[in-house]
Amino acid sequence: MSDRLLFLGPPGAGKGTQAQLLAAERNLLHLSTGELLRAEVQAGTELGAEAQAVMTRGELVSDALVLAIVRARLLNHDGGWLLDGFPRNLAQAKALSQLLEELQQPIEHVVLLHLDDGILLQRLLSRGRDDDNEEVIRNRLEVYREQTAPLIALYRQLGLIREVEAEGAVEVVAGRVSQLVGQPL
Ligand code: B4P
Repeated sequence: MSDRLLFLGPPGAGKGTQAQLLAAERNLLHLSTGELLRAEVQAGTELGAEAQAVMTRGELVSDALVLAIVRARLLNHDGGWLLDGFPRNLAQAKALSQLLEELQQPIEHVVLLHLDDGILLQRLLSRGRDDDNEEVIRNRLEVYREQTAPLIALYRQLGLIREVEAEGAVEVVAGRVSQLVGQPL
C-alpha cells in the first residue's frame, strides 16, 4: 500500500474531493494548498490578504509562500501524506523534490485525473466559490495548461503517473483511484 501520493489534474477535476476520501480511508495527511490558502484568507492573516487577490484572478500564488506552507507541514508530520494541488509548476516540483530528498520520503504515485473542459466548467460553475465564475475558470484552465500540465511529462519520465478517468459519480471515481494505488476503499 502506498502512502506518499500527489494528485494532479485540471481545476475542478475533483482532486480535493478524491484526495479527501483516500486520505481519510488510509489515515494520510491531506495537504491541499488551495484549502490552506483559503483558510489564511478566512483568518484574515497578512499571508491570506496577499493570496486572496491572486486567487480571485485565477492566477498562482507565489511559489515562496506556498512552499513555506508545505515545508512547515511536512517537516512536522510523521507518516504518509497526500499532496493535492501542489506542486503546480516546475519551480514548485523542483523544490518539492529537494525537500523530499532531505526527508528521504520519495513520491510513490502521481494520480492524474482526466476530465473534459466542458464538464470541468459545469462542475465549477455549480460549486460557486469566489473564484468560480466563467472568466476566472477559463483563466485557471489556461494557467493549468501552461504551468501545471508540463509536470505530467516530468513525473511520467520518473514512471510515477497513474491515470484516472474522472468522469462519473464521486464513488465510482474513488473506486478507480483506489484500484490504481492499492487496497480498495
Ligand atoms: P484548488 O483549491 O486546488 O482547487 P481546484 O483545482 O479548483 O479544484 P479541485 O480539482 O480540487 O476540484 P474539487 O474536488 O473541489 O485551487 C484553487 C486556487 O488556489 C488556485 O486557482 C490558485 O490560485 C491557488 N493555489 C492552490 N494551490 C496552489 C499552489 N500550489 N501554488 C499556487 N497557487 C495555488 O471539485 C470541484 C467541484 O466538482 C466540487 O464542487 C465537487 O463537489 C464537484 N465534484 C467532484 N467530483 C465530482 C464528480 N465525480 N461528479 C460530480 N461533481 C464532482
